[in-house]
Amino acid sequence: MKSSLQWTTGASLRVAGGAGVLFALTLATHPPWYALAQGTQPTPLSTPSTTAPTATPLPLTEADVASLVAPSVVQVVTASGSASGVKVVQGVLTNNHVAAGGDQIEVVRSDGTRREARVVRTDPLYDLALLATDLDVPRLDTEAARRHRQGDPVLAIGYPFGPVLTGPPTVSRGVLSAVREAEGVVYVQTDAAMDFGSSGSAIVDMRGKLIGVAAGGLGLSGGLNLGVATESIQDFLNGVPLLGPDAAEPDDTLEQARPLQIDAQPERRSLHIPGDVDWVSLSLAGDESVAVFTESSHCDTYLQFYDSDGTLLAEDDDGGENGGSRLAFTALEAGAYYARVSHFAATGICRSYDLAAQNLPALEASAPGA
Ligand SMILES: [Ca+2]
Ligand SMILES: [Ca+2]
Repeated sequence: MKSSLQWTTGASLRVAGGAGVLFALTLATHPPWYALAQGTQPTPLSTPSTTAPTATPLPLTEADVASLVAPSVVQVVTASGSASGVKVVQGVLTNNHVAAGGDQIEVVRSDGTRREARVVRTDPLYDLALLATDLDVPRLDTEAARRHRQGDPVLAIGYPFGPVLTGPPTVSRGVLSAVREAEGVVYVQTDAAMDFGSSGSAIVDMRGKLIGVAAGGLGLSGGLNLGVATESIQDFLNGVPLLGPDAAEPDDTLEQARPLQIDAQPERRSLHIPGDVDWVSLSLAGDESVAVFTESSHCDTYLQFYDSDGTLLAEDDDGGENGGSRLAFTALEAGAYYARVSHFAATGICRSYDLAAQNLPALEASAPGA
């Protein structure tokens, strides 16, 4: 999973290698995304079950579930278009890629009643946003996605093509194709039909419990749709950082720097919270030249080089996303030197990046700051 799916800004999924781009489910106006919404319950989700999943009985028909869930699903209208959202106890859940950057957000019931909404919390890595509104909408209860079996029936209820399909939300039916985890986020996969504007739709089980919030689709068949599972929704609502500290933590100050071996295999690290910085030290001989690298497939690392007094000697950035940084440096005198890695954006998080140092022929390096 990790090798095949990557969430980028939350608006789209990409197949590793860049060949197979999927589409994001966003707003209904015309493409970019469709929303998949689901209703969750106020009660805390149970820990993902490690025991054998229990078969879910089917006490309700699809029509029963639709009538139970539909009132909790809203259309989410922004300047970019329209998508979907679902009311849970904490507020209206939709996708980050729906709400991000929206100065004006409105939520609309099926009867056309609309109210302004504001973003309470948003997270591009979970691709979730929580909206607050005084629109009166019943909340949905949630159920852990992993308490269901692969193949269990599910419904998706949302507002695909909201500006076109007026009136009640659209109900579509499918199965729980799989529950997957990619880079720390748990997803439900379903073949229930979704399209532009389905982003933020509720994916519910046959008891009308929210098991995921639709976020995007993969491929061209239309049958591979993904929603953020309630396991990750609960973490998002609880403010749980998606990433834990990397193995080198604590390394947030020059004094905490861990030695970086030159010409060793790259070290895998993360910037697990906004503002995380990672320091490493290098022991260099006089006139020794090294290059320090960072490489990440989806975040913008910022690399700086210091002497032992904390004087900045060189700095660089990767010039944009999806690249790496490289600093070449020649030590004028033997001693300890320090590299500092941060995210180019103050609020940025880096799921993973590689850090390495390589010895260079002297002529190849410069001596910035000398
Ligand atoms: Ca770190
Ligand atoms: Ca750190």
